[in-house]
Amino acid sequence: MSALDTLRERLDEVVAAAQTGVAELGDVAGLDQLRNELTGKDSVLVTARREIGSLADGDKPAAGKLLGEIRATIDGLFDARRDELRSVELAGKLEAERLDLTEVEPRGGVGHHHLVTQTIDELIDVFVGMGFTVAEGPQIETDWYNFESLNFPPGHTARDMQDTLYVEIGEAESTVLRTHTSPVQMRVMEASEPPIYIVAPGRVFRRDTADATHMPVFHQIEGLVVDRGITFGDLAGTIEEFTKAYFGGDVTSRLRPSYFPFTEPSAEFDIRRADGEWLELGGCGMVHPNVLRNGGIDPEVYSGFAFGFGIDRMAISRHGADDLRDLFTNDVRFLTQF
Ligand code: FA5
Repeated sequence: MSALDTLRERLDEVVAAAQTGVAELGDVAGLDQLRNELTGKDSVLVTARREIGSLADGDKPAAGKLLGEIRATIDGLFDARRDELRSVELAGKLEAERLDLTEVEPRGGVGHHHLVTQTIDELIDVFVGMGFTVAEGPQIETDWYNFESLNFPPGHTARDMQDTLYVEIGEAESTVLRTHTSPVQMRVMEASEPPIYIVAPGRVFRRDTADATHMPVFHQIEGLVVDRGITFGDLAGTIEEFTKAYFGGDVTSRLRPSYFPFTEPSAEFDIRRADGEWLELGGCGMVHPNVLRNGGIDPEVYSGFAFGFGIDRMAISRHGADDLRDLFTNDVRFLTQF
């Protein structure tokens, strides 16, 4: 028997061992171990490759080819079986780890609206009860609606009161994420004739750092009344009515003089919290004649008042909580209380 035949016989035995192993072994680890024995460092396959050098020159090409074929056969056997075993193992694992959600008892019932959404609904109910209708405006606004039409001229210092987030659309600083709901006033005045009695709740954005009383994204509710003969007394009366309806009779509120470019005179609206501290809830005032004019309304014939309250602050103060951030970290233990 030639040296080449002996080699072929030894290699056939390796193939046979591989075939038996592949048929019998049922796990990936065992299979990998056998593969290492048959094709690894000290295996017949590797020693055979070294021995080729000592064969007769005429046999070397045939031996090299044979080794290559055997290696391919063995690799094919192991690869196919490994894939098979892996999918079986994976299917078993998936089955074992399967979670039947219908078996899990729901904790705390079926869930409910977020406190901010509940507050918006309650505020709308209160104002609709007082004769207002609901209006809406876009969250991405032009500089005109957010500032200029509201009597903030370009570069006016009052713009610093509202650190603005700009959107890169059109000319630089021409498009903003609205910093308050007041632009809805202008949109409503443009689109309708007095008498106007609207509220506009919605999301607003400022470059504020989150703390107990500030969030960079928060909610306001705007109010606008324009009619003949509207006075500051109507504004004060409306706010008082609202405070009683929303917070109940025993909450103390106050109006203190303030400044907004779009109202004259202007005031800030505060309520007294359970801890005795005053909390600023919003601004208000008589609509500035320039603003009425920008909205196409004759200030000689009509007058009006407007207000803008922070909804998130109202939500937490009504429930005796004191940190706005709790509303948005979405810890269900906090949120399910309301
Ligand atoms: C305004 O935004 C005016 N547009 C309000 C207004 C409307 C005045 C109509 C006159 C007429 P101010 O910046 O003060 O005003 O914000 C109003 C309220 O929003 C604040 O009183 C506060 O309750 C709430 N607020 C302001 N910044 C934040 C913030 N970062 N996080 C949560 N609430 C805020």
